[in-house]
Amino acid sequence: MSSTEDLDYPQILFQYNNGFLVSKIMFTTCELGVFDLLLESEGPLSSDAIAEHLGTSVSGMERLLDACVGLKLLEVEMKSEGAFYRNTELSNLYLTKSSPKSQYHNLMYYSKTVYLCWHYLTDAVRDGKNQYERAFGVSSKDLFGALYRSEEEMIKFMYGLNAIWSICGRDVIAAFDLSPFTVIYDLGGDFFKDPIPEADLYILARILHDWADDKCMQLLAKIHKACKPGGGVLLVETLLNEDKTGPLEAQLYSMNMLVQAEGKERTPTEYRKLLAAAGFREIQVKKTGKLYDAILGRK
Ligand code: ASE
Repeated sequence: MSSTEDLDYPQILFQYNNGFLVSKIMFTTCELGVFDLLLESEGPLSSDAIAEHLGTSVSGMERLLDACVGLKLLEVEMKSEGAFYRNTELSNLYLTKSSPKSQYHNLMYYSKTVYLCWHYLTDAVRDGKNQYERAFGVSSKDLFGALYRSEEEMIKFMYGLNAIWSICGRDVIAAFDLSPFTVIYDLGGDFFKDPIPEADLYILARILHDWADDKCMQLLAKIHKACKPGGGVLLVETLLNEDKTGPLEAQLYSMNMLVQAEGKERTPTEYRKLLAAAGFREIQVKKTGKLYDAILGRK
């Protein structure tokens, strides 16, 4: 039997086509503070009340709220006076600024920085490099200079990464028994220039994916030198399948590393090779089944 009868090709096509419209609706609703207002309000609110509180047009807000209902980011209740909106559980948990698991900063980073780089995806594929120059007029010669264009930009990036960490951190840290390691050092900042302190375990979370193989090697060799014998390095990254057929999330992030950084997402074998070349052994790979996976190497 031909598969065309089982698959609704136009539906898949339109869903992919409209993917960024969905992203933008979520970003904008977050940015305007709709979820925060509905969290703090006594009960459901009308579109008029929401527009008034947030200083927006009624015509724009009405449509935004209805689109959020379609996305299950809001729920609507029809009363005789009209439509009244409230947050869904997902929105209360992840899209309000005050929630412990708030993704607000991550969404704003995507909306204000990632989205602008993706505007130049075609150029990124043509050039094979990130698009800071086209998107923001900054030189891409120095990735730190581009990623952290200003103190404000750096802080937004850090808040964004932190938001993801608040959801995903636990799974990664639970992947290995880290109790043998007493002094643990989470690498950040300019680790190419700065000296690396002696420790039992170095955590490189979402670092290597920013860099090309030669830079990764340079960094891992520097860490290996500083590492105590018996110590190790823990990589936290989104792993690609060995044949690179998925997961989709890893493939998307690898495209993001093209437009935004100098690296790529890698397979377990690729990380094993980098670690082994830097002198690490007893390399273990743990797929968590969640967004981030873990790779442990020992000195
Ligand atoms: C990086 C992480 C991110 C570099 C650029 C980035 C994120 C967005 N842009 O190390 C957060 C996580 N998302 C991805 C695509 O990795």
